[in-house]
This record gives sequence, C-alpha cells and structure tokens, in this order.
Amino acid sequence: MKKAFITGITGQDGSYLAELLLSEGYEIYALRRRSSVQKNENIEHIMSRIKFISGDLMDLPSLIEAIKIAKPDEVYNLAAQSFVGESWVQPIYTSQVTALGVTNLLEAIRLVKPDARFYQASSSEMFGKVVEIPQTEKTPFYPRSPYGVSKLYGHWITINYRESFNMYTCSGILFNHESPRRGHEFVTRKIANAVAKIKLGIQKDLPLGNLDAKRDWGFAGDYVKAMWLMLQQDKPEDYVIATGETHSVKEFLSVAFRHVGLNWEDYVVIDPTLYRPAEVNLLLGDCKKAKQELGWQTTVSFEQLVEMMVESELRKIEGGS
Ligand code: NDP
Ligand code: GDR
Repeated sequence: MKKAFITGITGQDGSYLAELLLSEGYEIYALRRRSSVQKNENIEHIMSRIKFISGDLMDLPSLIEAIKIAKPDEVYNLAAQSFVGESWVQPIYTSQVTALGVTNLLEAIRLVKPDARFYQASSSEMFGKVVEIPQTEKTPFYPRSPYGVSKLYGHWITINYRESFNMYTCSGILFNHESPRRGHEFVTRKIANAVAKIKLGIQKDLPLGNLDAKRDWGFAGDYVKAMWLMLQQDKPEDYVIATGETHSVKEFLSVAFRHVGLNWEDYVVIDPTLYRPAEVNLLLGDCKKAKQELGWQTTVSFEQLVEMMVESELRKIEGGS
C-alpha cells in the first residue's frame, strides 16, 4: 500500500485529492493546523480514513516529525495562504507560509525521507502581467501580488531541490479551478452563493470588484488527477494544467444568474474597495504538454462548472446548511 502525505487537506483541493488517493488504495496521512474550531466541511465524509498529524508549514520541527511518522512515498504540498486579495493585507505572513513553508517541507523530506516524491502547488498567478498568450511552461513569469511572488519562490525552490539533491520534486502550474468546495471569498463561490440567496429572497445585491478580469476556470476534481499523474512519471517535470478557455467575471455572472432565470445587471453593484492594487487581467493556459505526457484532460465545461456551483449553493441553503 502506497503512503501519501498531504498538506492543506481541509481546503478545496486537499479534499478532492484525498478522495482520489483513497480510491487508488493509498494510506493517507495529513497535516492539520491546531484550531479552536476545526473546519472539516470538505472532508467530513472521509475523515475516518485519514491519519491526521498536527503541525504547521511554518514550524519545521512539526514537519520533520510528520514525515518521520508518515514515511510517505508521495508528498503533496497544497497548504498555503491562498487568497490573492489577502496577500496585500498580510504580505509577510503570506510569504512565510506560501514561500518559506515550501522550503520547510522540502527540508523535512530531504532530512528524513529524501526518496519521497514531492508535488508543489504552483499557480498561474506566477504569470501575472500578460507577457505571452496562451501561457505555457516556457512563458516568463511576472507575478503581480505578494501571493504570486511567494508562489514563484515556492516554484523555484522546488526546481532547486530537484537539481541540487536529485530529489523527485515537481510543480503543477495550475490555473484557477473551482467547485462547490471552493473557499467562500473566491469570486466564483461568492457569486454562486449570492445567486442562490438572491433567488431565494435572502440577499438583495452582490458587491464585486473588477468584472473584466479573465480567468481560465476548470473543475477542481479534474485538476487533482493531474497532481497525482505528475508523481507517477519516470522523471519529475513541471506542467501547466488548464482548460485552454478563458472567461471574464462578467461571463461567469451571466451564466450563473441566467441559470436561475435572473439578469446579473439587476443585482451586481461595484464596490471599489474590492479592486486589487495590481490586477492579473488575463489568464489562458496551454496544457499541451500535460495532455501529451500525462494523458490528462478536463471533463467539465465552463457552463457545467458554473451551474454545478449554483445548484450546490441552492441545495445547501434549502437544506439549511
Ligand atoms: P484552500 O485555501 O482551499 O486551502 C488551503 C489549505 O492550506 C487549507 O487546508 C489550510 O488549512 C491550509 N493551510 C494554510 N496555512 C497553513 C499553514 N501555515 N500550515 C498548514 N496548513 C495551512 O486552497 P485550494 O485547495 O484552493 O488550493 C490548494 C493549493 O493550490 C494552494 O497552495 C493554492 O495556493 C494552490 N493553487 C490553487 C488554485 C485554485 O484555483 N484553487 C490554482 C493554483 C494554485 P486551514 O483549514 O487550517 O486553514
Ligand atoms: P484569483 O481568484 O485571484 O484568480 O486566485 P479570485 O476568485 O479571488 O479572483 C478572480 C478575479 O475576480 C476578480 N474579482 C473578485 N475576486 C474576489 N475574490 N472577490 C470579489 O468580490 C471580486 N470581484 C472581482 C478579482 O479581482 C480577480 O481578477 C485564485 C486562487 O485560488 C489562487 O490561490 C490561485 O493560485 C489562483 O486562483 C490561480
């Protein structure tokens, strides 16, 4: 039985990845931060099958101990301060977790179990300002937020450990991926939740920032499969994972409101405080390499994704959760 160690298990991707690895017969160990109130919403249904280890990406001793306990064949580093907007509010904290946290985990692996394979959750936010469209593994980086800069550090330190210590370390440069388990502050979940509440008469309007930003939005359930595939190859490499389609926030709004028979322009109000100090205007990924080498593909279209999220919010609210 293969053993996997996952950080970020309570988040969107951690929960889908854990489901996938359980279905592949893995024994799963997961890092969990101490918290006065545990947030288990995304993993409630699989918690009994996961071995939790207490620790934090910023605390090297806890990571060393975790790797000693788990003795993993594969490590998936999904933990991060992952909200771009918050990274301007907490730039130091963001870099401590999202950048230096990667080195902490790599060091723990190097010291305790250097043959473990390592996946780093890199991000299309590293491309930032448009230099080239579509964006590939060869596109130069130009991050536009403390989060993007931190992810770029994590990306390069992962490459550095591969080249310095001959470790099997790789990064997936994942474009935005969403699902009903998405964090509430991200624009897709915020819109889906508001659409459901407006439809049910419990919310009046929806304050948003920049509606012209364009993202390459896919379904998270598809994207965790790519993470796993990257660790099953003969040699470690980095891959762009994307749908190859881009849509504006306006288009997301249009599909989401239309799904419940409403017009978004009647409900959305612009809140200038939600604009970012520096914006990433356009993301569009080319994942030819992943398709060819990993055999990876998407299974959910943009419209299906939006509708899945709105339907899920309607069910949750109507069910009282
Ligand atoms: P989430 O924000 O949903 O989850 C983040 C996870 O990290 C949570 O489990 C959180 O735990 C954990 N975490 C945060 N800080 C620490 C810490 N100091 N020590 C240990 N654990 C910590 O993220 P997603 O699931 O959406 O994304 C997974 C990863 O992929 C992230 O690294 C993100 O930056 C990256 N990424 C995401 C993309 C996307 O579109 N979703 C695209 C590209 C990259 P807790 O519950 O305790 O807060
Ligand atoms: P992003 O996701 O920054 O792309 O990072 P987010 O959903 O936060 O923003 C997408 C775009 O929508 C615009 N926007 C708003 N965003 C939020 N959150 N709230 C609003 O009210 C709002 N109004 C407009 C934003 O300006 C932006 O252009 C996500 C995260 O998952 C990262 O961790 C990941 O690395 C990248 O995707 C790829």
